[in-house]
Amino acid sequence: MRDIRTVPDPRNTRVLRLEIPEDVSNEFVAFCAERPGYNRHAIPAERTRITAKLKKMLGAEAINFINKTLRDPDRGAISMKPFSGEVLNQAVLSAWITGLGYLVGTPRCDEKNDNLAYFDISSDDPINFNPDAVLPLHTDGTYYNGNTDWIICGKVFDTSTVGGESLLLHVNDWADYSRFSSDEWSSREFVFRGPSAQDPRKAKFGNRGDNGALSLPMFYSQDGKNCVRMAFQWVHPRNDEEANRLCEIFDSLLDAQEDASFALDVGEIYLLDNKTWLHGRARYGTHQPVERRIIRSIGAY
Ligand SMILES: O=C(O)CCC(=O)C(=O)O
Ligand SMILES: [Fe+2]
Repeated sequence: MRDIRTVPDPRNTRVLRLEIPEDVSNEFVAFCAERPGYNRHAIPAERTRITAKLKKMLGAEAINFINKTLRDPDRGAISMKPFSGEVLNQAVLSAWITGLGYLVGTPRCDEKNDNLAYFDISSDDPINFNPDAVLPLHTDGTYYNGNTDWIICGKVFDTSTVGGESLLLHVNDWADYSRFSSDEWSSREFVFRGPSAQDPRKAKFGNRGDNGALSLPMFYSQDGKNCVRMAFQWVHPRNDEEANRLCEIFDSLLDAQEDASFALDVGEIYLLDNKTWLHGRARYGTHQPVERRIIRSIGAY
């Protein structure tokens, strides 16, 4: 077993950083290079082999540490940068994230058996690229009828060095969380509804049986944790009062994002408890051109 050190992440004291030794990265890269011919992480038998390899390489101690940290109500977040420079490519990052997902639980696959979703941003795409828009702090899987306990995001490429930083916020660092989770509105249910299976975004991000509608509270506690279910696009007010309450929450989150910046390097990964952490992305502003890809896995413990 390798000596895998953990250190506090300088960008956020709640996040623990796993330092992956170079020989571990190189061995994994060599393992991936053995079978370059197909999209390996989307093949069930290969996923099992990838997971077994990563399990052996990381060792029981590091894997226990990851699982304990992820479920810790005050932590719940891990960062690591297993690949950089020449050895970084989408196949190795995809395989690593896939194995990691199985070491913490069960990743959710789409109808093509792919556990990853691909989020591309390009300043050449005039319809979808808005340099002034943030991706507001949210949780994933809000309209999925099941547990989305964790998310893993990894950055494959990114041409910009300023703007578009990742945003990460733990609920206990959100000043208004205690008010929103305890006033007379806190236990009210809201309607969460996502895009239909026919929506072109579903074809792109992956159809994971998550196209229903749910009525659930946004603030709750579970397993001793302060939890949140937060979406902007997917929560639908039924009347003016609900709309006002939602906008009050959204405004509070826009204020909170000032302290949530977590600039992610190319080749870097964050692994979050999706109920105690919100994530998003800062605006780009004038910093262009932008070509960026994030790959993401979500799943249950
Ligand atoms: O683009 C990003 O950095 C975040 C994307 C996102 O929210 C997600 O992967 O769920
Ligand atoms: Fe997200």
